[in-house]
Amino acid sequence: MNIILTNPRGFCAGVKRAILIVENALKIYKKTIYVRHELVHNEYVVNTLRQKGVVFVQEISEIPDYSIVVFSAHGVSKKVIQESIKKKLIILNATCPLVTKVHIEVSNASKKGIETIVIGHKGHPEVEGTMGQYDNKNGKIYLVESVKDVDNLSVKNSEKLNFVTQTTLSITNTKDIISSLQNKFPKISGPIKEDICYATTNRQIAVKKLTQITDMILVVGSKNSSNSNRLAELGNETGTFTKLISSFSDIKKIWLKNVHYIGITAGASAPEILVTEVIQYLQKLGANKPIEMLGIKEKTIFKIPRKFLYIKKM
Ligand code: 2E7
Ligand code: F3S
Repeated sequence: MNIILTNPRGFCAGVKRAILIVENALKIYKKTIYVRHELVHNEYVVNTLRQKGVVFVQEISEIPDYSIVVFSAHGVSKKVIQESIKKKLIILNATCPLVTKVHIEVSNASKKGIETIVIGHKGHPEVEGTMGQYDNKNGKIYLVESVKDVDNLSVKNSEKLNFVTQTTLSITNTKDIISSLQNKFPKISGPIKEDICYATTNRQIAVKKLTQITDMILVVGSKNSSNSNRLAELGNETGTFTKLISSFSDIKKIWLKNVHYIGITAGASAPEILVTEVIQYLQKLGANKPIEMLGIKEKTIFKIPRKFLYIKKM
């Protein structure tokens, strides 16, 4: 069996920044660091931070007044910010800058009373945060998940209408949804393409290439990771048997029967150590040394704000 490693794979710039913010906070503050929601959707990352003393909560109400809170990379609604201020929390905002960009679009539309449509997955924290930027009582924000939702949607004023998207959607599905929005509401405005981020796009392009040369694909990522699920979906839709695994221990030997070329990729929140463990496991079963597939080089880096920087004293 031959192993092909996809590029790019694993951590994106937003995830690296979020983890660095929490790690620096642990060094700077001698108090408990609370993180609202999983910092990123990866069990290994969350458990590692938990072992270092980080406390994860779902709601701001669970945090004692005057504590330190980190908002997850997926972002939060305006209501969550207000709640945090009311509790006099010190806020460290690990929201990915590419999500903040979408928040600003929605907030501006809200101020102008332009109705907004969000393309995204119901219940996902990014979608809740994005929808929670719209606070104009006279306007409205809608969520669509599919072309069918667009067919069933009616808005108050289609002359003043805007759309934004979740950052981790399937490129092809989103194109279809945008086309049907533009057909139904010709005056709708929105980002030039969509708000799907560079990391999501690059990982999907790489998986598509991988499907052409492999019999099976393993996507390393947690079950609640949207971008990782989209990679597994894409593999299967393109006709290559693909499985999403949290770690090597999820692999079933039966999957590997008659597999000569196995592809491995990892979602934007999955650390490389988990990929290494998968390789080691496959090699124990007799696989050859892995081959790195060439792909798009990612140069995006998101700096962390100066006040979050931990400078080690010499
Ligand atoms: C933040 C955003 O944590 P993830 O698995 O999140 P998704 O949104 O894919 O479930 O991946 C990193 C990440 C991606 N998008 C973090 Cl808004
Ligand atoms: Fe940001 Fe995209 Fe990563 S939105 S957190 S760069 S997957």
